[in-house]
Amino acid sequence: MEDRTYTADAEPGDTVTVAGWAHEIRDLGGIAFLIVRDTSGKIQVKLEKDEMDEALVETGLGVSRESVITVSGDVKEEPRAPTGVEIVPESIEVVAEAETQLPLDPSGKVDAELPTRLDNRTLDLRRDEAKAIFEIRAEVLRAAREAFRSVHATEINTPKIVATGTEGGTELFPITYFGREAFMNQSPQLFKQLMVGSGLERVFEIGPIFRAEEHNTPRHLNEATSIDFESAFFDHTEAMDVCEHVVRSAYEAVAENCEAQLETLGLADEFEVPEDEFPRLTYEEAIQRINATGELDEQLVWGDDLPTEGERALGDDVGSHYFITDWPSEIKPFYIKDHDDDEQLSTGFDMMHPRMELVSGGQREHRYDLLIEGFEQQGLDPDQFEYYTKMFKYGMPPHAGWGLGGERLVMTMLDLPNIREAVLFPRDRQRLSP
Ligand code: ATP
Ligand code: AMO
Repeated sequence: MEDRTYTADAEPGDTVTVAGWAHEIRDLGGIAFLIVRDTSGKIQVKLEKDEMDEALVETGLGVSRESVITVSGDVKEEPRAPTGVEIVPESIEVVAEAETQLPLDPSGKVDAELPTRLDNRTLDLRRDEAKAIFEIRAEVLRAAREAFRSVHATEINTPKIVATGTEGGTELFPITYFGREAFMNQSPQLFKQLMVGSGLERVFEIGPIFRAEEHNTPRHLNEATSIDFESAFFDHTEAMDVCEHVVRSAYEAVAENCEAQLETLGLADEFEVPEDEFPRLTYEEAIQRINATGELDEQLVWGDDLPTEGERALGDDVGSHYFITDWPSEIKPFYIKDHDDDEQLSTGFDMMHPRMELVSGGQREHRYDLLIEGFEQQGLDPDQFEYYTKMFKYGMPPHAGWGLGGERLVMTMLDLPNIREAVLFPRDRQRLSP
């Protein structure tokens, strides 16, 4: 359709062919309006019953809502039209007719429940609000790539079918791989680490992770998009600096390039780019502050994981993105390095939005013997990870990195009530198709 004009580009005086969907038909008696919608916006097509060719008016009036149509004609200035212009049609062609019973109303006049919307994403994304979320998501990923580029990280793609898990044994999806047991990967963790010892040194990946989370919550998915970073010769503080840079860059890009989408979502006035440095609290400070809020029934003690209500109480208290550093070694994974002067204390960190955790990361254990010890302490058989551990015998530099949940970033940025709003086709306990 090379001679197609986007509705937003139709200027008075032009003769155009627009292609799109019949958004609405308003029949006022002597005059009727057909609103055509395409990805750029909408335009009014005027149908004057007594003035225009009868067959043309009949075609225009007979179009069912959401049918695909093309309209050719002259563009005229018309102050009463929603966009100030309208098309006086020469021809209207119905390209693909839509059934009159639609599973949801793309004009948004009738609200649909989330499951109905997810079952009918094609129609759902004809709505400006749903479309805006995914345009912003694309901008977030574009900006993240750009931010990684600015720190000279190379984009990599690692396998999603793997022989071993890394992020705890219970959350793996098993699959059959030519008669052998295999799993869907929970994290590119081990592969990205292998690449810091390669000639690439600093890498990032944006790709799917698979977690057999048992619980159905508004912030967990069984297939999520992980934004991962790893760099040779970085410690955990330098990794945190890059994390902050990537997250801030994503906010800046959305503020700069997605004004219309923010407007559509009603966020134009309240959207804020985090200006200040993200505060860095130690785990010890974090549990003290949570305890001081009095929000928990039981006081937290050293070694406890932070419960969701605790995270929320602390988030309210801090009121911005922040890091929690210096976690107890025992509650961080085997690949996280301990502090040199205190082996109870890890270099692991989390980056939090006031509503939830967005990132985990840390400096990694790069010394072969200590790495093997870590596997054993966590009850993992190092022999199964030989493909990984053996590279630590051939010159593995000190390194650090992190993983950021892409959907959680979008969800918190846009204050979406449910993480499923930020994925086209979410996978959860109930949902395997579409
Ligand atoms: P006109 O002579 O300007 O075409 P009209 O008053 O004879 O208009 P009606 O059929 O009575 O036409 O119009 C119904 C309603 O539609 C009126 O409220 C009118 O203001 C509005 N209207 C008419 N033409 C347009 C247009 N091109 N765009 C938007 N609204 C219009
Ligand atoms: P972690 O397991 O904390 O760390 O995951 C990192 C981030 O990924 C997101 N995330 C999820 N988002 C939605 N649904 C899920 N089920 C889900 N699971 C995780 C979260 C979380 O903060 N290998 C480490 C990272 C590292 O150290 O580099 C890891 O995977 O936003």
